[in-house]
Amino acid sequence: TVAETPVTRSAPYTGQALPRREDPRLLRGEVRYAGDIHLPGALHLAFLRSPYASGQLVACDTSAARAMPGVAAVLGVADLGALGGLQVNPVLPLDHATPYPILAGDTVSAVGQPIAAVLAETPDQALDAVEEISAEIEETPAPPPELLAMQHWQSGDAAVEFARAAHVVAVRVAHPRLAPSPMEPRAIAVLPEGGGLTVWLSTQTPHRARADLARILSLDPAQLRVIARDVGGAFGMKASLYPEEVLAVWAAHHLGRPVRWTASRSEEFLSATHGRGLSSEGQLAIDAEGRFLALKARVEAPLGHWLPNSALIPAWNAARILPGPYDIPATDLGTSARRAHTAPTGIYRGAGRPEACALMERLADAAARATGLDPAEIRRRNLHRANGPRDLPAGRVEGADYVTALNHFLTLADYPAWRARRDALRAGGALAGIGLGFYVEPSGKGWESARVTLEAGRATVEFGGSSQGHGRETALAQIAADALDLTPADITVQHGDTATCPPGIGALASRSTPIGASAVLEACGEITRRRDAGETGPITADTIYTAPGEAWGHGCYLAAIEIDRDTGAPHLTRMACLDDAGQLINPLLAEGQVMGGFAQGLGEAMMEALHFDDGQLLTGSFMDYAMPRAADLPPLTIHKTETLATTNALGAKGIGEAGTIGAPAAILNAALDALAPLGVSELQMPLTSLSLWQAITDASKG
Ligand code: SMO
Repeated sequence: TVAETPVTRSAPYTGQALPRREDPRLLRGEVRYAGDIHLPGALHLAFLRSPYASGQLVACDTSAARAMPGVAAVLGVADLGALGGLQVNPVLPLDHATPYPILAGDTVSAVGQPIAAVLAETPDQALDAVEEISAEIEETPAPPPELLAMQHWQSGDAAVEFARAAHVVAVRVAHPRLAPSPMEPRAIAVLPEGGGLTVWLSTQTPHRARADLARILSLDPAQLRVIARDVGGAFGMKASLYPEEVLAVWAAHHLGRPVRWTASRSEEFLSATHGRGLSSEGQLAIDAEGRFLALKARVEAPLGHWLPNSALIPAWNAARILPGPYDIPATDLGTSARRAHTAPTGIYRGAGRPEACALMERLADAAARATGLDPAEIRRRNLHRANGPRDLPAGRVEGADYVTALNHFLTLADYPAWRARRDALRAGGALAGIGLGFYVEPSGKGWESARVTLEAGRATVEFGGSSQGHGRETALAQIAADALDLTPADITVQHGDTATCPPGIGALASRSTPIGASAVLEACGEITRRRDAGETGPITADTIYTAPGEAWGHGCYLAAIEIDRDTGAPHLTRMACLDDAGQLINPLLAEGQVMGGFAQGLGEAMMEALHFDDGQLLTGSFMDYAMPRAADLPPLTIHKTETLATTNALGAKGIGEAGTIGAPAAILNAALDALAPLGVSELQMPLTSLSLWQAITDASKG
């Protein structure tokens, strides 16, 4: 059973595990996703997509499609006129601008790229008409990937440190390319009205979507209203505007009729942004006492045929977060990103943080092996050990006492018992291993906004960000209730509508609680000051909150694995974690974030992978792409600590990506620990039975 209204407890509400106020509406099916918006007279959109990664579009005959029943329009790029492009977040210097094709012109540049669009009275009529378009494409060999962005950071003198090191270890980590796969695919419904357009869009950045649509379509932003009230998961995949969505808005505007599109799962595999796919190489110089002297790392990130706003974030994060939680005097870090003829790549829960963590934690374990120290002990000798700011090669960041956190976690989890159990299993002939993954999680820069109105003992919070199932309404009501001396039941929370909510960057990078909720807190503070000064009647406060710095969460994951010697089948038997997200608003929501992130981290570590052959996607459905299911998840013991962030008003840090960051590193290290007695020193994700069996077989031959 689910409580209909939040249980009434006493203040402070912040920090209490109040049940999610969103759940009754979700469970009763009362939410309205973009695909549920029924607009009378709407046209349905379907796309002809490129079957080739590279080719010349020689001819495209749409006459038969136009004559099909129910067809209102068939559009090619020539029908669209001049359109604007999409801005790429310039976290790395971009060598040159890249095209943002809404529909293919003379060339096609990826399998799945939209070539032509059909608008028809029903979805089936639109799909039938797509079948009647005859496009003549001359396939051409895809050119090699093109270097678009690179950056380099240095500190100390790495060459000198490597020369005097007692040990040098080197590792290579390849991350599988992943399909983010939110339960709700991309969806859009557009209503043209009075010269303007209302756009229901499944997005995590409604205000950015409005600004981008206005720029691309040469409209005044005031003509556009973007609504993203209910969104069924996003994970970074819905952070940027897609060509299909631009086309839906263009068509509604120019045909003067409502337009709807909901992507099929196949279209998501083919043309939504993919995540990860990065590879990295690192070398670590270590002295005779196990102290890290120098780190050299190179990260390579894949880009697709067009660049979403967040295209460069993974390449940037993966390198700029290094050396993660460790103090290493000399570093030589580089990252590069190359554009290829595939579906676009973008951020995916963690977005470069898992890559930084996997490389550093693989190196830490390799260093432990080289020096004969326990993996926990070598981390203890090198983790940063003081609160306050610390200097990484890419800039000054918030630090925390990571040594104390590790010691606390190993005590809570009873690390010696994990080791003893592994040793007992090994003594019995099993391939058993345990692994650690210590992570840091930077939670976004900049600003978010909130508008709070107090009237007759009730308050409304209008939030600039959005929610994709996070439980944002529950958490913000807790914060506002405490700040205004009300109860959560007195607070109404609104978000995800550009017409009624103040601007915001969006639900990205674990920024919504540290920065967004700080905006709510500041607005509430202004209201209480004005109320206490005697102001009466409704009081409204509009706040744009700019965080003085990024909040850095941290934590550690511990995994235990057994691997079947004959089949390679991995059995993840147990996991534990400690996460520090600073000020906790609602432990229930925090645990939900940890579990969800953990499941996605496990997916990357053990089963998920997209494969291409000559530009063709070989894993285009859930028949070929394995997602973790409930039965794949081991028992996970979650510990939490609260070291307040110094970089926002609330003291909060992000936790939404924690599990995707720490879990893969811990699982990878556990598998390597299990196979180390056989002499295996390299494994790559996903750790499938086949890959583990291959490693065992190769080791026994060697
Ligand atoms: S990968 Mo997140 O939506 O910043």
